[in-house]
Amino acid sequence: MSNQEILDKLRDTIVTQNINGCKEAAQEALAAGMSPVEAIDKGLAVGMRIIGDKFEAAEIYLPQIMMSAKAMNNAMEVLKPELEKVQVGEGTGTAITFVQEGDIHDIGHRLVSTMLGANGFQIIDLGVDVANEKIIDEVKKNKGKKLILAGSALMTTSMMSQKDTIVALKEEGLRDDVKVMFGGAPVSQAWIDEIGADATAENAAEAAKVALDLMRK
Ligand code: HCB
Repeated sequence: MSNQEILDKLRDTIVTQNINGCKEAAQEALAAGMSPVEAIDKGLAVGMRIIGDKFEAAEIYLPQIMMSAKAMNNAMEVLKPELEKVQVGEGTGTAITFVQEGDIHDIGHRLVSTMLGANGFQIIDLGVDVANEKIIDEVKKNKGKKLILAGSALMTTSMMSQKDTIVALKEEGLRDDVKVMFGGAPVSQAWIDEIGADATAENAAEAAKVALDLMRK
């Protein structure tokens, strides 16, 4: 099977909620010598985007999305150990990762946390549905370190809290102590500029590159 066929298979197992098939396809991708990052970005994540579009068009409902998410998690069980082997740096900095308050979408967040960890960041994972107070507390606790916030928001509603995060950092006099990278499907560069964050990234691999760049500034 060609690499493109394996990528199509990864995509299709997500779209058809084929929980076992997805794990198998992930194993096939690794056996074919594909990088886990490629399998995720060009296979699994493409499937998740199709699922999102189908949900928006009312062609599928929440239970199907949950099954697709389960399929994705199954494939990630295979790919994550490989991702973690791609150690390229050490002592790069500390990344506080989280999903904004009111939002429980954690697939992208976990991918970003894994990729940052694999690139030498010490990870403080605050999890999902995280209030800004908790984020600010964590920044205070880690003040003095080379620090980056890597926050996710998958809904337009939770994305609004990113603005509040920046405002809260400024109010506490902490804005210059930490770099801020926000991501998630609704987040655009225009939004990042509007709220005064430092950067965004399209996917987990890019997030690692962007975070490393920010640490050098
Ligand atoms: Co959910 N959902 N959902 N959902 N969901 C979305 C997000 C919609 C866009 C679907 C749609 O309408 N088209 C929509 C939001 C609409 C909006 O606000 N504009 C939506 C909705 C409405 C909802 C509910 C409200 C539905 C309901 O209950 N009626 C509900 C909300 C629950 C809540 O959070 N309070 C809900 C629930 C669910 C689940 C539970 C069924 C499931 C989540 C399971 C889980 O995460 N454990 C789910 C899913 C899976 C999705 C979609 C289909 C896929 C999300 C996903 O995992 N993508 C999503 C559709 C979409 O996003 N287009 C849909 C794959 C990952 C790999 O991509 O974008 O998360 P990612 O992350 C990337 C990238 O953005 C970047 O790197 C990541 C890795 O490559 N990145 C960062 C992410 N974070 C970063 C941080 C950085 O610093 C840098 C880069």
